[in-house]
Amino acid sequence: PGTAPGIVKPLPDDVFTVRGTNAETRFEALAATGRLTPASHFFVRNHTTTPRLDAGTWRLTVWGDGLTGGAREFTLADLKRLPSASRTAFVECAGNGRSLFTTQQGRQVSGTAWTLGAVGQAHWRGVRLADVLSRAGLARHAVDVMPRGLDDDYITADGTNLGRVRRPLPLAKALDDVLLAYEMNGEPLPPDHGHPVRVVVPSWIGVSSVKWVGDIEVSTTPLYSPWNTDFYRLFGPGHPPQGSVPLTRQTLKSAFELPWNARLAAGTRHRLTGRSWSGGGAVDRVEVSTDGGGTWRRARLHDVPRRGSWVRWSADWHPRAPGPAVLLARATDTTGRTQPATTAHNTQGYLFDAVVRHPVTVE
Ligand code: MTE
Ligand code: MO
Repeated sequence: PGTAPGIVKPLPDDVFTVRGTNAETRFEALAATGRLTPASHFFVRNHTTTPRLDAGTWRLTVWGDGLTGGAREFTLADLKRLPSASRTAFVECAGNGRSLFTTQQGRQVSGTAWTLGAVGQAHWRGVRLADVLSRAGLARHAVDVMPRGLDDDYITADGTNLGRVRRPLPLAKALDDVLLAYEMNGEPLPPDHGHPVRVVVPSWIGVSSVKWVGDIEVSTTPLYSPWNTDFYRLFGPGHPPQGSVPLTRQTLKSAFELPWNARLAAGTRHRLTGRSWSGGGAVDRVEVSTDGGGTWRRARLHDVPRRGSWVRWSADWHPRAPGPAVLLARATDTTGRTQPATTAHNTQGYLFDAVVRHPVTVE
């Protein structure tokens, strides 16, 4: 099995592709999993290394001028005494699909060269961030909250220390559907996914879902960190010099549960399976093309469309003649958006949403 510096769990070669300090899930490996991605198959995106934290001594500190009183500390037992809340949600890196800017659109971008496997979906259980903030004494004029991880300081390739991973959230989102999760798929969070407690921000870019959270600043003025100023904005021609507004929601994507350049037998009926997801609405329509985009037909959906969740789908294909072919899947969500043919360029390669041309060989 492969290993990545600072990732604790095993990374079998048939499940993961190691990319630096990160592990990408092979989409074909998801075919053996259901609606929920087991921790054994869930991608890992680490700026530094997975810390080993002791749930017994762990504390969450909530602090800042956005509280009516002083800082408040919570133990894990304190959180577990609050009403529990749970939801199924995918977590996806904003850069998922980044390598397709290059392979499909011919443009160079910086960052981890993910294909489509920097996404996973789990059932998260914990407490509502809203409940913790109200227990901590939220001031009327608070506007932003900024969770921060307990992993090491992040040092960039050029040696700059950016401090601990932290990313502000507007209060409106923090009070809406954000969880402080202590369970993933009914088990305590595994070390790589934030043990003992992580933030889960449904539908939003993965970096908002801060792992190993140790403190949360609550502020009456807007908060900034490199993770909403230097990164996670759209940069490049067509965008302001300081970048777009900070990215929030994920975009729309589809992927086949097939290896790249899968080999399929001619003269046999194949059930093509895949998944589509969106940070906008629920995905309620998926179309598949097996002739490079010439003709399209509806795929069967195997999950009820739900916001913040992916939908599994299938379509049958009976290829007759051997040779190369290109498969495409195109999702539409309940906001009415459909995946476009190309994604507007941005230099850091975020939010790729174009229909992916998946090569296969019929033999
Ligand atoms: N939180 C901390 N503390 N440190 C990190 O490096 N990576 C973020 C986010 N939370 C990160 C973090 C990014 S960029 C993503 S995409 C998700 O965690 C990945 O979550 P996962 O590793 O559980 O899949
Ligand atoms: Mo990410």
